[in-house]
Amino acid sequence: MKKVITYGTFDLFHIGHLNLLKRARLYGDNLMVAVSTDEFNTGKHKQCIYPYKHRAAIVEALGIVDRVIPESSWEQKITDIQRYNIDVFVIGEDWKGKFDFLKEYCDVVYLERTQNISTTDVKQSVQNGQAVDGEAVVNPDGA
Ligand code: C2G
Repeated sequence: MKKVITYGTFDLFHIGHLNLLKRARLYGDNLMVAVSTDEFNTGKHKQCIYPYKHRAAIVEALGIVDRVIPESSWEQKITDIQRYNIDVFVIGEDWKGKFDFLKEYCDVVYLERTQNISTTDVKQSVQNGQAVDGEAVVNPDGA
């Protein structure tokens, strides 16, 4: 079984998150997602709208996700990869290069981000009472 892991906040879950997870899943046959805890997000200077237990439950309910674990520190990735026998680490290209040190333990893949959507965009749209930009690509490259 080829195991994939990815990490993220996944607040106000949107098509960019879904595309990332669908494409990450294609790199193996088991996908683990480490969802950032509220405390960890404070350290990332991210104020989430949904609390951790909601964000984790939404991600876990996706058919393509096999397991969710909490992400509570920057340092846990190596331990996670070893503990769960991870073969592939996947994350969006906004992190390109930041996790190359994991290449010693598993494959590292940076995926193209979905354009025209972000949690910040969603917040802005809600505040303005406007729809988000529908141009965000659904199912890029056959995900
Ligand atoms: N993402 C994407 N396209 C978007 C928005 C997000 O592909 N339009 C990807 C990000 O690149 C990331 C994942 O979706 O791989 C989750 O994004 P965030 O919830 O913003 O997570 P982030 O704050 O980047 O946390 O230790 C790593 C961090 O926990 C990553």
